[in-house]
Amino acid sequence: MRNRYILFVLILFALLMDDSIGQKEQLNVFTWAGYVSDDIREGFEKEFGVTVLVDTFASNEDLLTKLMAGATGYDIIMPSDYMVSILIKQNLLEDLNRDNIPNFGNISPLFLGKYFDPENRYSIPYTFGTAGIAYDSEVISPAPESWAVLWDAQYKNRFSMLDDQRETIGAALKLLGYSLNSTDPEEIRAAKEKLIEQKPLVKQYKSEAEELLIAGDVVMAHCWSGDAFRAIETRPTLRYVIPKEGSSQFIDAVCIPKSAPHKVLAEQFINYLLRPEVNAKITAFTKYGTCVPTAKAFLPENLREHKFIYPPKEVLESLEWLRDPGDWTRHYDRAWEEVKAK
Ligand code: N2P
Repeated sequence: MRNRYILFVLILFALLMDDSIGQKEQLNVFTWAGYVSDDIREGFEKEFGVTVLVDTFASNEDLLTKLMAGATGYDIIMPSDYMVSILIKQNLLEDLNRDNIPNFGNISPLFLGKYFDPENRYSIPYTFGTAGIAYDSEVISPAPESWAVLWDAQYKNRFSMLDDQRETIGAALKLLGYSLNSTDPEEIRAAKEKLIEQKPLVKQYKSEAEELLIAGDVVMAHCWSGDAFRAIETRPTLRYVIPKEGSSQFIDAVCIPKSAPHKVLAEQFINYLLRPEVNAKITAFTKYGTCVPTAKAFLPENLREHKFIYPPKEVLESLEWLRDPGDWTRHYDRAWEEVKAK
């Protein structure tokens, strides 16, 4: 009798642990490091009675490779602008059902109808920012003005570059006075040679530069604005500059892959992100700009109009969007492979 009782308890326990019974629905988010905070995740979990799992990628090309390789299971992904165009072309994105996203109306028109998804059928904006150079003002003085500082041999092994083919080739293209979106094979070749020349000086190619800057592993990093901004909170001697030759600006989007197992839940998550008070948490955490104007009321003063988020007009004018280079992608792919293989 006692044995039967134990057996009964064991079976009951096994049933409760079984995935299919009493399991909460799980939303799988695939995004950039430092992009979805615990309070955003937990707020959604509590309210919707689900689990949110966050996995990260280091570049748009990493995301694309995973999706092309048939990764299923992701409900939410956060590609940047030009990658949204590529994913649309590859037929990898789901049409968003706006009926499930009533907060779409909270988005500023400034961030809608962009070239990569003119009707926002597949994407809503998450954040925006720039790429530039973070540097320790106590070590690097005077303040750098040009991308050339990343080729200065005195900083050998003391700086990192983004592990991101379009951004890093882009920095070299800009240094040489070319467009980030060059389709001239000579220009791309010259940028590649520049990066090969630079490689012995580079401590690390890393997209999560914030960690290196905070740890003091580098005194300078090619990085994105929000990551620099976050690092500066811990290390106040750090500064961020957009070199005079110009740089990239981006909008990172929220999309649902065609293969998403929980499409409606994903739309509910998008709708949740677009609530002003939740959207403010995105900026408070990531230090990138908000696309929801009413979110500003929930932001501390210093984040409402900060120059890292809203660069002055003359800097803005020097920025370019990365675009899908179409067939030229393979030239960028090959150049990057060669740099990394050296
Ligand atoms: C955040 C990375 C920003 C993404 N850590 C740049 N598109």
